[in-house]
Amino acid sequence: MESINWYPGHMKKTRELIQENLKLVDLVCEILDARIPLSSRNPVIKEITGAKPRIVVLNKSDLASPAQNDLWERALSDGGASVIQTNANSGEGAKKLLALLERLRAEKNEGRERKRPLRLMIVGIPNVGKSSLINRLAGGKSAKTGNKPGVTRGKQWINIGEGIMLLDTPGILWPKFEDPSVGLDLAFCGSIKDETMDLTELGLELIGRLAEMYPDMLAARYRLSGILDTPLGNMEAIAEKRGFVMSGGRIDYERTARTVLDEFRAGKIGRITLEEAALKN
Ligand SMILES: Nc1nc2c(ncn2[C@@H]2O[C@H](COP(=O)(O)OP(=O)(O)OP(=O)(O)O)[C@@H](O)[C@H]2O)c(=O)[nH]1
Ligand SMILES: [Mg+2]
Repeated sequence: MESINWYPGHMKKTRELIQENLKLVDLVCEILDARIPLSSRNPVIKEITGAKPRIVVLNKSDLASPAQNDLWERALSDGGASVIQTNANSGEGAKKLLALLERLRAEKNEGRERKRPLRLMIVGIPNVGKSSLINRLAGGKSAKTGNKPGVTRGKQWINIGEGIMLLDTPGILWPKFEDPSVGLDLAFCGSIKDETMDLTELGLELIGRLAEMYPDMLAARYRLSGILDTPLGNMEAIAEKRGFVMSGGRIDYERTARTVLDEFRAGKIGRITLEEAALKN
């Protein structure tokens, strides 16, 4: 598959928005996708947020391998950063994150007569769960969320009480993926608009990756008697098991691809981490 290169114009605006608001915040909270902790780290965010103190959140931890979550938490906190695993849907990890924010707010106000709120900018790639996590922390539906990238359009301050203010920002990608596998990871996990890609090819790539990394889960989900050597062979076997065969016996590749992508994204194939901490760190 050709390397995915998708950089809509509004990303530039988001970059400027982050830069302009940086001086207003005490720290930056970067939300990563626990299934792809490296690919979801935006080098542009790192570059523009520079020396601001940061918290790293591994969100969607419910969709990733629990053992890998723990390894990644350790690997990412190596440089001294606070790393917290969360599930913004169930609220798991939110208490721990809140406790950390409250501690930081108390530190900021030590010896101050007039208390100031702690201000935090929430940043990350599209669809990683920034707005969902903010809603969890705020205990209500303050920020708009959705099951596709590009839902948040502008900045929004949300007061979560206890003297803590969060700034929601639109998801941001960077102009060029040096390593094509990064683009694929982002696409598998739903951070790149599906409309900009060939879904059949993307599904084939995902089947190839799962066959290599999680063959047992793939076989179990689609009741395959074994894993074949080629992604296409496995895709055809999945299509046959699901009955995605059209008149004349033609296989509906697109429907099969979409099904595997949807089921992976929903966690139905299993808890899958596509980048192994032990291998890359
Ligand atoms: N399984 C799971 N789904 C999540 C989690 N957090 C968010 N989601 C889902 O992921 C989708 C995207 O969530 P949003 O909060 O809109 O993501 P965002 O980062 O604000 O996205 P943009 O504003 O488009 O950049 C929604 O369908 C959420 O329900 C999580 O921890 N686990
Ligand atoms: Mg959002």
